Amino acid sequence: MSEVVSYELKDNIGVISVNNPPVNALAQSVRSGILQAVQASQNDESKAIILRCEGRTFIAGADITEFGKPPKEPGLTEVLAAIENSSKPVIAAIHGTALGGGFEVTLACHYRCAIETAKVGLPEVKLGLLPGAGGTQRVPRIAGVKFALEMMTKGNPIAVGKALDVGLIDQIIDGNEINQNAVEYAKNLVESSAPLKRIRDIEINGSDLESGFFDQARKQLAKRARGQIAQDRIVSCIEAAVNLPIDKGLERERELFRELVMSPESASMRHIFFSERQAAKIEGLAKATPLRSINKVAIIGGGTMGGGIAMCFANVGIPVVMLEVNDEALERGLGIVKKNYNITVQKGRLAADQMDKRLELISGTTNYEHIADVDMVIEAVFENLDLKKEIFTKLDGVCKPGAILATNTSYQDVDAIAEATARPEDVVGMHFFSPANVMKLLEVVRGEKTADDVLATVMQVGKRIKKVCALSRVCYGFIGNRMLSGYGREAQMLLLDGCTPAQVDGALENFGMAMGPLAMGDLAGLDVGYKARQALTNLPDDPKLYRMGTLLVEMGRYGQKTGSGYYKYDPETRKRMSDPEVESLIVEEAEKLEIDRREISDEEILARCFYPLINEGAKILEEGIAQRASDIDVVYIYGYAFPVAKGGPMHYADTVGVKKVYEKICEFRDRYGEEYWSPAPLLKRLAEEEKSFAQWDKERSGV
Ligand code: T1G
Repeated sequence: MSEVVSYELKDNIGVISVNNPPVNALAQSVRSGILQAVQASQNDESKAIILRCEGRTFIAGADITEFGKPPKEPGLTEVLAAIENSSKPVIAAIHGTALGGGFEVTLACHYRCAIETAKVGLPEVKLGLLPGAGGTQRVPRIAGVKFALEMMTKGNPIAVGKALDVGLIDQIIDGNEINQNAVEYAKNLVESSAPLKRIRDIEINGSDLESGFFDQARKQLAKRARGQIAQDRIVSCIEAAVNLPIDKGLERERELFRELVMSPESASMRHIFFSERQAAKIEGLAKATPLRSINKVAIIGGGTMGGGIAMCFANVGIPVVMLEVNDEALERGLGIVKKNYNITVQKGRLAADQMDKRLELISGTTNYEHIADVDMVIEAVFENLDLKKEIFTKLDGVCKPGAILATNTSYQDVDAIAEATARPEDVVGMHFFSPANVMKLLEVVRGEKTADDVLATVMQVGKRIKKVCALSRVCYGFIGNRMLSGYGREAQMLLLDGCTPAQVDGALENFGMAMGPLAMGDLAGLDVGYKARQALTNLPDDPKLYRMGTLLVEMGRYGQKTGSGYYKYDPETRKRMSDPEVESLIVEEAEKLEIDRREISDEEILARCFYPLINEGAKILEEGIAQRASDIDVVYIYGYAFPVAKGGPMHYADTVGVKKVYEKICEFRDRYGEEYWSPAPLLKRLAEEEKSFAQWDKERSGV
């Protein structure tokens, strides 16, 4: 076999065991080991074969690190053919998550048993891929076309109860003695002379599909997929499963898989898969850094953010105390939480009893003494430094030694807040994104004195509450918001230069952004940015800067909340509509500023909006605010809905070419001035050395 696959006989049952930590990925050694074991089993006295795994999970898929490299024999298809053509029944014994190629291995088996906590799934679409080892042909044959389509285009895992219902697995076994129970199950099959059940022999019945079903599916998926193409190819594979014999269907699947694995979209999505795991690792921190135990949390402030953060902890079973200044504010805060949960229940995304369990975990108080015993406090009050310092001084006096004192501030100086306590080593930033119970990103802000175990603990807590964490040092706006200023600035400058709001937003939404910056401004409220700008003392004295945003606010057009901003909004549907009044106002303002408006291409819109992100990102890297360029990508994918099929702003720069980005920024500097377009020294250096940000990351991490 191989060092990662063993084979033994137990009471005439052959047992193949895979042991390739951490997730039993189907590396070449695993494929080769399974193939040899299946071949060996054909000539021994075994009556049936069990395929199982050691460790925490059944095979969780192909080895993603192998993609993009020359394929190594044996291919997975060869292994699956050996299993499917075995002269004896092969039974998969599933625990943990049988995903992707791992689940496809089980589908080539004749029977599948699983323990009650296991899940199965085909998440390839989340990597810009499709199930390339027969999943698109076998799942429709057992679970039906519509279920298969939903399963593969969403890519979410399925609990075994549901899998049993639709025929994806045959038997649920007791998890306590999975190995023994799997052997028992195999013996029962042998004793009952169970046939060699091959999924490939099942005919698909597509007659019940509405006419145009597949084209309709493509149209709906295109809206959701934002620049991704795998969903479309999955539809084509399932269409082939309905219309072609299985071997032709498998050929079609292999052809479309090869297209996707070579696509830039999949390269971007695989980049993010590894980058989000890398981002949780803190360079220079010992792997064995001890973690503080976090079993009870307090949230200071019951506003939108405080309520959302409280939900994050209750959702994973961690008790939370919300502290507010008075009973009325506390009542309001707890009410926000209850309202949010009710909305989720009404949408069918949460069972009422689960909501009740979570609400029971959230209590409230107006007395600091009541939070003396918590392990972590997260302050989420108004963005005022003096108020935050006052709160942290109080926390310092009340909280037990070793409690982690975190601030959710978006912009304030975490070091200044830490100095308000006698324990700056316990102070850290935990910057959630609104709505906190929905957005996945958590910026972990490392103060000058933040202790290593505090950082390691916060990273682990972030994973526990299902966030994607990225580490930032202290600067104005940390990583994400600091980079954002150029993006918003240029969106407004482009209006004066010749664009309409719909053109700016349209170009960026066609690129894959969930919502263009101007529509986003209308959603958040133009008055929010307006007020934030009033507080800034370092803005250039430039009448063009934020001209339209300021004008609209002064006209009372705050955006959706007043029914109009850059756009007009339908009072019922809130659908945005271009507003000729705004468009003529833009022309008037450009005339006043003596700007010669001109035709502007979508390509220029993308460059003017995204290159400031990249340029600021390069400065952030150079200053050591972010650990890696890939961390910045993670921030933008999970905090700002940058399209995952583009991989994040720094990966996008690598795709465009760092040299090209640098040269374009120099052109913008010459046209629009040094103030906004001063190329980052790191960007200049990478352009001159013809290097990518990915190479910079590799060199710095010593890989
Ligand atoms: N290949 C290589 N490495 C993988 C991997 C994989 N498939 N899955 C996880 N890892 C690494 C991961 O990078 C991390 O490394 C460590 O394992 C622990 O992962 C032919 C083409 C299984 C639910 O998409 O969803 O099969 O950071 O931190 O939170 O049709 O890993 O420790 O160095 O995520 O417990 C399809 C991807 C592949 C599943 C476990 N399969 N993995 O979550 O641990 S394509 C997937 C996951 C395919 C076939 C197609 C999760 C997990 P490091 P982790 P976790």
